[in-house]
Amino acid sequence: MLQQRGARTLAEIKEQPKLWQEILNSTKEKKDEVLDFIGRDVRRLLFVGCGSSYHLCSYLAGALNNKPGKIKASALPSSDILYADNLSFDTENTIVVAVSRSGETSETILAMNKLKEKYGMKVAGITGADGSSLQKNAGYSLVYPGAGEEGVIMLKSFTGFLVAGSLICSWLCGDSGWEENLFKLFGELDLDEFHDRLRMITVSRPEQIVCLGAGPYYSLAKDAALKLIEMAGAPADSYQTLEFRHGPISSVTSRVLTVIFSAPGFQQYEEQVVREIVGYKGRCMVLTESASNWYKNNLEYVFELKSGLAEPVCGILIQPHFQLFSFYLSIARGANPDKPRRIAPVVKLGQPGE
Ligand code: F1P
Repeated sequence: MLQQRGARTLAEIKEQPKLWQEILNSTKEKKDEVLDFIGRDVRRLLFVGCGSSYHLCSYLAGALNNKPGKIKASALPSSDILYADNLSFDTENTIVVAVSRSGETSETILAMNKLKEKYGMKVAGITGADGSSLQKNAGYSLVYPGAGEEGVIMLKSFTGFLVAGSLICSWLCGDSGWEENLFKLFGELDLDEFHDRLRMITVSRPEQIVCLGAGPYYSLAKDAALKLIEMAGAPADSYQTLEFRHGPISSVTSRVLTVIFSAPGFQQYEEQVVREIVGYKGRCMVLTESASNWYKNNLEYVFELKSGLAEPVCGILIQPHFQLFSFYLSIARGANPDKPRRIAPVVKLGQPGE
């Protein structure tokens, strides 16, 4: 039964390391053309996309801004470009990176055309679809057909584009350590390691799941909440970790599961939120490269990846484990992750979901 329901989704979760390797190798072959288009001395990047593509854009911008150096980045949902009458940054010296798995999402195509036509900006694209509108409208595109999932939900394409974008960012800020870590990533994912424990947690079917993260990890938390909603139809929300204390913490009960997408360097602050949640009898799950002793001694569900990879690469490894958790929650809730409700593989204005 389980074998059938969600079989495609499960396969796509498991295929990720293979895709990362393919993407890294094929992108590296294009290093010169990528840098020729973006410009080796670029100072500003604007990432745009919708849904999961927007979330991965935010991760990339956050990771890049946290690096020393002169490149600054921002990420906007494509619809915010459509809303804006004026853009508050130097459009002449900013390169746009538009991300879309389908390459057809209407807001993203409209946004990239507006940025080109109204502001004269150069647009690079990242997509899974060869021949797509995104590819046709971008000045230069990286196309990864292997990331074009059969399923509706962005799983391997989410991490695959994160890996591709990260490699480009590492070149732009001249961080060879970042690149080296990326090339070690595919050897570090062991989905069997936490499989049974993650699955077991879903059996208790939490009423509400809150995903928390700081900095770029907030983008992971946002995407995780989206996965829970799409795959499992589960009530889920996301906050920047410490923002949760500013009001939303009042919703914690023993039926609420809080999941922390934890950056080890932030645990000294984050722990305070977690202590409060535990005090309110809330359940907490931590996914992290390396957990503090307090976490290990006090929490029921601690998943330490111990990959040895540095920031911001180790954060990417968290996501497939959480996707697996979302998958099993979907099964536990009687949903079918292969057939999410009301979501079309390509979201277009004027066309309702399925
Ligand atoms: C992204 C997106 C996903 C969503 C669903 C439909 O579109 O909106 O975030 O989960 O899969 O597509 P795209 O522009 O990357 O194709």
